Amino acid sequence: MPAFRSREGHRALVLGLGRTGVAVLRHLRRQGAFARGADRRADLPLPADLEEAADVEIRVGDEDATLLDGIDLVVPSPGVPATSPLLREAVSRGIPVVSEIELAARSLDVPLVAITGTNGKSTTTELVGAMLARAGRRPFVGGNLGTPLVDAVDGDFDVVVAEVSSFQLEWVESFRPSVGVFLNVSDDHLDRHGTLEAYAALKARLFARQGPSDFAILNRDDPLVAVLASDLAARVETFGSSPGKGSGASLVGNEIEVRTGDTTFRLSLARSSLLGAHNRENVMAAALAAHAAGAAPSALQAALDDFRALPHRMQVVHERAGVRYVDDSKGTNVGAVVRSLEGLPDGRTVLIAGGLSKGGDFSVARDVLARKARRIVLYGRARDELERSWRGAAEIESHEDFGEAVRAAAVAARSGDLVLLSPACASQDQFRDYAARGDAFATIVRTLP
Ligand code: UMA
Repeated sequence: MPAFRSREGHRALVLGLGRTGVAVLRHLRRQGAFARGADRRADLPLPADLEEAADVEIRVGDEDATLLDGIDLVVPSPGVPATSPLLREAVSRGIPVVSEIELAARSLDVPLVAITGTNGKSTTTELVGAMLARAGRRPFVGGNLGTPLVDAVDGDFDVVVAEVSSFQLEWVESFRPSVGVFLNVSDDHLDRHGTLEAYAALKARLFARQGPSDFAILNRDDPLVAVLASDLAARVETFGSSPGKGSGASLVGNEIEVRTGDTTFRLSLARSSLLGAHNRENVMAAALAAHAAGAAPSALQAALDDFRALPHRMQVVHERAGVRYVDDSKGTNVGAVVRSLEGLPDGRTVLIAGGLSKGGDFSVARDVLARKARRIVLYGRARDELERSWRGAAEIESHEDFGEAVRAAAVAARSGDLVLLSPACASQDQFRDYAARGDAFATIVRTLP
């Protein structure tokens, strides 16, 4: 949009100076816009280019309303909730608030494939990127999975594939992916969004601005996702294990059948290293999305055959005395843990769970835990809440410290078992993020006596 390319520029306040805020400040500088960056953390380390920039004003350790003085646009980081007093004040002063993905999308002039859902977003996003690359395209692959979307602006890409979170969809207006994918929805981030319905409604914003030339790719087996189909302006394609009607993808034995427009083709799962029911859904969604964005079936198959599981998602990090140690630290909500356990043999898992609760009903995992878990080892701040929810499903022990929990799990495991870190909780009570927790797990199990 021309307004955001103006050399006169906006007077923007960028709230939160983590990965998103830093990228937005750099983007605004490239656009010639004045930017004020603020973060409530006083001791925040900042990159030198921003620290020294004459056209950027940094205020840290400050959440005062004067931050809004002279400002005509606010760009909050995903971690800043809509209830933040500063955002409320901006709204009441009539200052526009836009998320980073909205800001980025206004300046992108290549097709956008956007993927949302509670679980499987990152794998699906990476797989779509790999399929498009195999088809000879130059994709940017990023968003919530790591590299902020603004980094795609003015880059040498001919298609953008973005993982999009509910946080990022809080402040969008014109965000319009040409291909939108909604994988599934289950309890997550309820501490921020309140109810599952409110959370699902935010994710559905992905499709709000789409038109008949766009694609909406929906999981027909997930009721909260499937229900959207009748209301969308875009062309709807569905995927699922259940037989589907109309355009979409279905599972036929060890193959995926894709029917879209006049085309029907099959992809074989025989050489794929992506295991488990949830990954078959991710593959179906990715195939539909990459095909909608122009990739031929041969490119989809080649990328699928080569694709490897991402770090911290059911990744085997060590094997010792017949016990496999599996890092699923990205399983930060109870739905993810249920999905991960479902693919495993009965009674052979020692589960490590805990960390920081994000709200939600942990008891939905009781049945699968009763079948799959030999023992549950809890750690961190949420351990008492988890214990109350899971008591009686399997034997439980509890430790404050993560390292102690991992060592206790190793002691409990027998040959043929899996020790699975799939925490159902965020990591930030003891770690920087889920990746640091997964790395700590791998280090501890590799150095067990
Ligand atoms: N801050 C404030 N005021 C507030 C809240 C936070 O100043 O009211 C400051 C903090 O002090 C901190 C900064 O904001 O310095 C952090 O901002 P952030 O939490 O938005 O984190 P970023 O580093 O910008 O990372 C964000 C996403 N983080 C969140 O959504 C919480 C990253 O997703 C994403 O990879 C990155 O942008 C690039 O797009 C992480 C995540 O956990 C992986 N996402 C959730 C998920 O996947 O479940 C949604």
